[in-house]
Amino acid sequence: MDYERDTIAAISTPLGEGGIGIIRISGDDAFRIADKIFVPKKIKPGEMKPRTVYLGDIIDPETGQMIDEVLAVKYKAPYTYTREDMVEINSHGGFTVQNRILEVVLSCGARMAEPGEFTKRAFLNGRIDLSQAEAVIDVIRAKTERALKVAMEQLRGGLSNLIGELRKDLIKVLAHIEANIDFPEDDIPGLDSAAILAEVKVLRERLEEILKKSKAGKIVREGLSVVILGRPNVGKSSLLNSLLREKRAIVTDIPGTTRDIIEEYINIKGIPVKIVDTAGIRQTLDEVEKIGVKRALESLEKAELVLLMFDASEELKKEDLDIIELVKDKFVIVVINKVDLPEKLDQKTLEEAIPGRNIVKISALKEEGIDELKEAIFRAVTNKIGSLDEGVMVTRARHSQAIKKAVDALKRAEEALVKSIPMEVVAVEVREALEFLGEITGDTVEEDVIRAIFENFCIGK
Ligand SMILES: Nc1nc2c(ncn2[C@@H]2O[C@H](COP(=O)(O)OP(=O)(O)OP(=O)(O)O)[C@@H](O)[C@H]2O)c(=O)[nH]1
Ligand SMILES: [Mg+2]
Repeated sequence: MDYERDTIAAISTPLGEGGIGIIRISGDDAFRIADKIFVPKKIKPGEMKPRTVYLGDIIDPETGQMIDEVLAVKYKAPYTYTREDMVEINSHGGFTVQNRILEVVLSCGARMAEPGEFTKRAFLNGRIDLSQAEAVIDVIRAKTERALKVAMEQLRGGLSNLIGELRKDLIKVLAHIEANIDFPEDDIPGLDSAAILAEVKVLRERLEEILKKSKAGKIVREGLSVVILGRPNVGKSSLLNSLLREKRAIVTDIPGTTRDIIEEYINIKGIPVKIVDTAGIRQTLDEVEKIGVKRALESLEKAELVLLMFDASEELKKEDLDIIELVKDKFVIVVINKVDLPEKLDQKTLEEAIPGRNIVKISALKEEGIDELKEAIFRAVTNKIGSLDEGVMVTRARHSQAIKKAVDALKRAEEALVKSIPMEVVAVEVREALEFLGEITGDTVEEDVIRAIFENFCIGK
């Protein structure tokens, strides 16, 4: 894919007050623009050596007015982030000063960079592939250390290498198939359809293995959504607060306190877990509370795990049973709260009402059983999705969908082989599988997919 090789610029650090701010320029005109607006203290602008830091002034070339005292560096292509000539200006980190510098850079002929455009150029110029480009934003947005580790592995080409190996093996299979098409009569040993079928099967199973781990990958990257559900006053907001170790949600002894959805992230052994506190579910005439209950039910739809909460100090009520009905098909941990109070809840009755679920007893008020609950959440997740520590992981839906499509194509190839459908058909399917895998690294990807990926980046990256 080609792109306009114009020169782009952006403020790469977050806007606001900070020690320094960095303005980046990339493209054929980057050095010329730097020479126009940057006056080094000890040398002439044109004498700046690449990869050397110079102290000097940024001036407005129109008026000669000085804007800021900065450090500037030139980076010569192709040894740069974008593989183009680049300039970095380290200015004071203030909203006005950085914007003024950007303004003069733009007035000298640069164009404002779009989100992710520097990284996009790194991709288009072949410095990184598409999965590595995606990893850049995953590194920036990593919510936990574990997520960072996985993103870093991807950035360093872990996923690219894995996909590259698989594609190489697929190409070998394709060569076998094509040899069979070209010389069907020849008696070349090992080129019968049974051998090809075995080869395709092995590759398909390797892809399925990777796909299995992608659930874990998604959770490491995006986090797990956990909703706390229960009737009013059982202590949902108290649990949120003790998980966060801060008084985030309002807690009172009035049933129906929480009306809105409250969402916060906590880190459970490296998994970013989004905890959603909801309004207590009950029939109500209060208009505001009604909306709260509706929102609670919507959160239930989206959640991957439900903490279904009951009050140990009260008997099981009709309201509790109604909520149990709602979560029958959900992934649930039963939480019995208020165990510091005299027990009135009959656990047997509860277990009969919602059988086969893990039960954790806590006191949100006294902060007892909270670590056990976290452990139960972690175990529930790893039981479901497998270990989180296994090498390269597929973390994005885009990647797992591509692998899934490749698996389906290989399945069709296997079917054709079994039914002795002509080898040409088998070849078409295997070639398709190759292309689907190529989407991951960007070898065979559509332009609008690329656009959509970089649109999600921040400006200046
Ligand atoms: N003794 C005791 N009281 C608790 C415990 N957890 C919560 N409470 C009390 O129960 C009352 C209700 O707590 P909340 O956390 O507001 O309950 P909620 O489920 O969020 O209630 P709604 O928002 O109305 O649905 C408050 O008075 C809390 O202090 C606990 O573990 N032990
Ligand atoms: Mg509440």
